[in-house]
Amino acid sequence: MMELRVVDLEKRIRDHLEKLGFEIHPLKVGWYNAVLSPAFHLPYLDDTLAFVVLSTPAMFDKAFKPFLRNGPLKKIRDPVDQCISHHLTLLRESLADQQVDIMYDYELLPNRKPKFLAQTAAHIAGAAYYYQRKDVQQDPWGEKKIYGVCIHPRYGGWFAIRALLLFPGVEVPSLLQKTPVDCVTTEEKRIELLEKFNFHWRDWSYRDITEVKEKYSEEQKTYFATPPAERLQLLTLQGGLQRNAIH
Ligand code: B12
Repeated sequence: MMELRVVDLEKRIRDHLEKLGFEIHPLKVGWYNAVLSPAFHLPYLDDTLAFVVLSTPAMFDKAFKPFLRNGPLKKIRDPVDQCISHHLTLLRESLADQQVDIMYDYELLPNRKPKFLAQTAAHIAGAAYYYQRKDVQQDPWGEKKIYGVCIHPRYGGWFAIRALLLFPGVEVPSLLQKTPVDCVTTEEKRIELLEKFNFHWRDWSYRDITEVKEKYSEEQKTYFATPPAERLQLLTLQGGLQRNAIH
């Protein structure tokens, strides 16, 4: 009975979000907490069902541009973040029979720590392998701080991890864990990946570390390469994407 309910729930979420260019992957909170230091643990039972939400390259055309056309936007918040919270809020309303907690990638706790670690969640759910410094044997970086990066089997680095959906009322003891596809297998490639992500991320090259099925369009790249404060103006100037006035 319980398992049926979960399958149905997952289908409803998938049906809602996939057509907008999002991908979802289920996980148990206990798997996530097991690899993190206590400061990052999420206060839910181990068997609690969660989904990590990724945006794929298609999100820009399928969700973001239509969202802008339907405006209005709030000037102070990032437009992509507004679009994503708009759609996840609609999803939550459509699941009115469920309690759903939503954590966004950009949300911080009062102690300035992120609410959830997006990369760890993506790896643990089997969505995208999280390459960290410790995945390299002969490490050339000395004292430097090296951040890790997730690579998706289909989109390489051309995606983002947007949110975690949590279902405090739904426990899934028998959910099977998927291992993420390890698509950057050699020592040299892993070093190259971490170098590119840490020191050359603006040239997009880390995103092409593997052969990808689909990536951001030139338009989407221009949008994300523009400093946040100028993005809205860019969109307004380009072909009147905005119908409603910005206020
Ligand atoms: C703060 C932050 C930054 C900071 C600091 C980076 C950092 N990693 O600390 C700064 C401003 C530098 C930054 C920069 C960038 N960022 Co940033 N950033 C974040 C943010 C908000 C939080 C990351 C964080 O604080 N981590 C805390 C540290 C302690 O976590 P950690 O190193 O992973 O350590 C944990 C793991 O090691 C885990 N662990 C231990 N053992 C094991 C074992 C396994 C198997 C696993 C899975 C985990 C695990 O335990 C540790 C904690 O206890 C995330 C979004 C989010 N909510 O997660 C995006 C995020 C990491 N950034 C992202 C990106 C793309 C960037 C930039 C390219 C800029 C951009 N947005 O385009 C640059 C690239 C880096 C650079 N060259 O500067 C993406 C990465 C996507 C991906 N493919 O991986 C994220 C996920 C945002 C997103 N929406 O997709 N970022």
